[in-house]
Amino acid sequence: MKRQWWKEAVVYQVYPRSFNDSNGDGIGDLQGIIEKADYLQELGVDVVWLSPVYKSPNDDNGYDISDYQQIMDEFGTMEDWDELLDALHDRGIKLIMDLVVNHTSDEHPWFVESRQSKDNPYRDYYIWRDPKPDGSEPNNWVSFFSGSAWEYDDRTNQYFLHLFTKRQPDLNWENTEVRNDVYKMMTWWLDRGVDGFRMDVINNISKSPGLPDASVKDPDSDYQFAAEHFANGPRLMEFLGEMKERVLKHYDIMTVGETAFLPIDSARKMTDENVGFLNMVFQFEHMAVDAQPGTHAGKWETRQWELPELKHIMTKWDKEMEGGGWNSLYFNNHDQPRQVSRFGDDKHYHKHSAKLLATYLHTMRGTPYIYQGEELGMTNVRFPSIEDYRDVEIHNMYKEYTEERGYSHEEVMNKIWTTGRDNARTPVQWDDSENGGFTTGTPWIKVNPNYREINAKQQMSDPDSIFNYYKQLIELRKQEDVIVYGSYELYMADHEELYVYTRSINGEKLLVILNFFAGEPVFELPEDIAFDHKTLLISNYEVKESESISSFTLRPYEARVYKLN
Ligand code: TEU
Ligand code: CA
Repeated sequence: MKRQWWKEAVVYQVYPRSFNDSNGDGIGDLQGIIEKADYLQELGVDVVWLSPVYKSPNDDNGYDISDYQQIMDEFGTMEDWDELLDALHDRGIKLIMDLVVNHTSDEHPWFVESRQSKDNPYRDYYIWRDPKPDGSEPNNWVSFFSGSAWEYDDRTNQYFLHLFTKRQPDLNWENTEVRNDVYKMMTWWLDRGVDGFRMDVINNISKSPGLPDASVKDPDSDYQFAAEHFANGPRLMEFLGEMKERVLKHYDIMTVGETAFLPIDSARKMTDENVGFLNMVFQFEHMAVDAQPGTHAGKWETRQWELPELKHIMTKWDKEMEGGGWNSLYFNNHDQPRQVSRFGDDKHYHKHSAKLLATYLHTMRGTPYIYQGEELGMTNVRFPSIEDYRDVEIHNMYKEYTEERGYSHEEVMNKIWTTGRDNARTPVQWDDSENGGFTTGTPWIKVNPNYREINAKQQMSDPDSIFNYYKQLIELRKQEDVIVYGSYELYMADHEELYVYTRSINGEKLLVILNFFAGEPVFELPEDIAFDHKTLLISNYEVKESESISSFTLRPYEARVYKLN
């Protein structure tokens, strides 16, 4: 397995709208990130993944791009972006941008042209189809954001495909000119000094030829989830191979694909360090341990998750990548609820469970991702009114579930409080001043009311804080080769509370003992783990170094990492 900087790195995701507002308009911006460059350096992260900052009407908060080479007005100017890049590079932090090329905004000039007429030169930049004879949509695909994945355009009496909102028309990657324009744009950013890309829904760019109907999984709906046809199509590897040849291989960069529904063997092929195309992917199997898997709407049907299922999934992915692939490690991003609320206990064991989850993500094999505020243990939020929410996915779901599926307001609000993406999009809590120090104006979305108790200022001065625990974990990763490159071996696979594994390299062994719940299980040292000397590298409770580890009782959400040699 080759040594690579992006294997040794810790990545920090900035969702700019909610990170830090420098000019009092209530919206985070590039100057606001520059103001926090020292904070990121203090934390010790190596790479910033910047969610989209390109010109956009913000139908999906920047994931609907109207100009790939201009900065969104609310976020600042290209000069601000250049200043941000320098601020990060001066502190030894790389910057990767969010590449959103499965679709554009409907305000992108390409689409404005495309919809003019059937013989417009840009017509085939998008996916247009005739209505069925009865006038209905060309197929039965459902959008990720409720309703049909097709929007009728009466100017030319055709429908266009949009897997996401109706203002995010899918690009037609079968069209060589689309691919050429994308590669040109990527090169333009890389020549400006960008250190890589996170690639939005990149496995959606190749769809099943003929765009056939999806099999019916939801008898209550007119539209069906079509991952079998909108993702992982027959030309996916060809397109990524072409992207590598034309762009990626010419730069020392990092790439990570967002690939929900990508089969694990395809992920292995895609990330192979010799013949693959991307360095790693975000898989989503573990993101369904507490939901109904298989369809996007399943995220709203939550269930109690089981630790053995998480262990099975993560162990499977580690084994599959053995010998040449590479994994990302995450529980959080701008689309997922806050991990301490979802997988920890943000009421009774806030600090301990936040540190437990961090210990896991930073001692498994792969590149760990920290989502803004995760390092503070920021939690989910429960705004009382649907008017307090901003996410288009939430509003579309609220309308569909109350008006078409017969759910009550209370039932739907509970789903939003548990799973909604705005849980991750409340402003970062910097201090205990009004609006958590995020803005001097009115925030575009309310700040979580717990900002007085949970904020960066308090935690940076508290040696026992979640922030300082993340800092220690990041430092450990730089010191201990075994954390990055050590092989992984799972113990007690069926244990319902304990997650125990080792990492090994060159005679050194890491023993990680994690109690994922509030119980107090007994740990028995497996017979095949022998050592002469043990060092406690990090723990989230006071632990006496001399204490024997042959058998001991763990405390709620206790995490211990030992180095054995
Ligand atoms: O998300 C793609 C994706 O799979 C999402 O539908 C995700 O699964 C869902 O939001 C979780 O409920 C990417 C971006 O991360 C997301 O913010 C965008 O809305 C989407 O693509 C369209 O660009
Ligand atoms: Ca601002």
